[in-house]
Amino acid sequence: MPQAAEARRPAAKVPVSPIDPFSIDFFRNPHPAHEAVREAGPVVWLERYGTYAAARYAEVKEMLGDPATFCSSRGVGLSDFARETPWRPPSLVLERDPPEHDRARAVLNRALSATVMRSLRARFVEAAEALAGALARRDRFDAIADCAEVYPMMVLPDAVGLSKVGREHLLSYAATVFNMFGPDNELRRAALTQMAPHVEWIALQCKRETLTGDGIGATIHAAADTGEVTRREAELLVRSILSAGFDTTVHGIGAAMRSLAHNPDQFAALRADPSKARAAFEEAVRLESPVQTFFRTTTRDVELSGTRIPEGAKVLMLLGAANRDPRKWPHADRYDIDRSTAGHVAFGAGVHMCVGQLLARLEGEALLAAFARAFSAIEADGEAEPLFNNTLRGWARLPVKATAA
Ligand code: OVV
Repeated sequence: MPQAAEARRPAAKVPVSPIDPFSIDFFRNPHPAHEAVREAGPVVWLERYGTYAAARYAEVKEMLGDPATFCSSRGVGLSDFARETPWRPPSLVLERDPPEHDRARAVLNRALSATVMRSLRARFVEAAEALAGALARRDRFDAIADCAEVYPMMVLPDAVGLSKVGREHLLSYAATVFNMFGPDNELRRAALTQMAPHVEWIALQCKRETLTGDGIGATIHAAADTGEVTRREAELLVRSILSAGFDTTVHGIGAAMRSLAHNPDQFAALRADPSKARAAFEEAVRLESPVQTFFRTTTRDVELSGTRIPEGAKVLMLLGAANRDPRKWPHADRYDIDRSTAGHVAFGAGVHMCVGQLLARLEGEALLAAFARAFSAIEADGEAEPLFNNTLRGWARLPVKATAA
């Protein structure tokens, strides 16, 4: 735990909010609390954790655009690396600031470039069609267990070059990583208790000897041959892909399935023009924001929209709230595949903006285009069960009834 809340007070007149954005009640339905924080002011004080928070689009965007003031190197979870030892060696990208960040980022940019995506595309489309075809032979399925969790596992482990054995660790490890960004609550304590076998398997997968010679992992390790990064750094960059590349797309796809199942007119619009698949995925990512939050830490005293924030303060960015801020988005809560989603912050913004975004979009586009062709209708079939994770938003179960085209 960080210091008790009473030990850290807001510097000036800041609206105080009692909400706990890491509580089960909040995860069940974050929208009323998001609205309350957005309407309380541009910056609020979360008394429960003794941190600041920004829920409006403008302030979140400003923070993402100023990494020198709102730094990542003290951790992007609640834990301040200047005061507490991180649970694993920090990420060379996520948990670093420019200029050190940029050298590692350049390696990942290349490993996940548009050129690499073009080489993957045919295989991703084929897998999407195979999955959509198999699901079309059933009239009911779970859009999470039978679809959102299946598709990324059909395409990405092979693309990275992972061993065939133990792939079940991937989603458990990712859920662990995203729970660990949160406060010392039950979710984080459970993550700590069960992480050891996942951490061990992941560490082995990051080794050059374990990875195949032709995948994204091998491309990253090739950067160690030229001396651009060290062998150990290459391993940590592979670890970034295994941390951030799987569960995120599971819940991106889950968000799309949920959005389409609840908005039959939008699925009809997608069916009428399957070239809207990419837009339909992007809009679901905006609306549900699978990655809900990251913190930054201030490197100096700073004023954010009139609020004085002292040096060394944790500031929570409520990305999901910013993506539904009515100041920015007309009919913000509506799923509309024809809207302009430009500027949404579900992938972040600025120097840290999601390095895997092209991969995520390729997966989402391929799968939704296949669904648009395979089904004439998708509808919710009973209650969805929300996911409980300190950072990820999604569903643990999403029963749907689907009609084959
Ligand atoms: C965006 C993200 C989430 C989790 C882990 C990492 C990145 C990483 O770089 O390890």
